Amino acid sequence: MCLLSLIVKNYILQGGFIVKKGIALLSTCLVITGIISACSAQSTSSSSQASSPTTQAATSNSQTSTSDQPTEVKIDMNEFSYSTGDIKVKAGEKIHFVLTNSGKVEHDINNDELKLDKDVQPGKTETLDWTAPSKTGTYQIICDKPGHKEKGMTLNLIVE
Ligand SMILES: [Cu+2]
Repeated sequence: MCLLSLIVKNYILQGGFIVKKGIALLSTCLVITGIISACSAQSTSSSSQASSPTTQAATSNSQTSTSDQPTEVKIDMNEFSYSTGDIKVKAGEKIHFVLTNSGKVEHDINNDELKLDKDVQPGKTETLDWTAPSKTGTYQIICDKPGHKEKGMTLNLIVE
């Protein structure tokens, strides 16, 4: 009886040891898995953090343009180009153009359909308040001084 209980006790101890060892092994695995997943989560979050400023900037931009304040659009002109690439505005958006002619001859921005026509003398800056049409699309703005459009004075105004 005494021997049996010793065997049982021993068996339990050994069993317990094995179980403990098993738990230790399991927890080690879990820790390793945890570290690996933490590492991959970190790299994922760092890459998403890198792209978030762009998203934030885009959000704040759209917030500015939907307010009552007109959106300022600066265009510099010279022989024979506009400083800006494509200009994107929202349908019905109020725009405050600031047009600077840093060239040596007269230039303008012109689009009949959009009722845009503003001449700017060389070395001068003119402003023009204008409301974007409700019809979305891509409109071409040109300088309608003879030969200027052909020499590259065009830009796309995209109404979204
Ligand atoms: Cu011109």
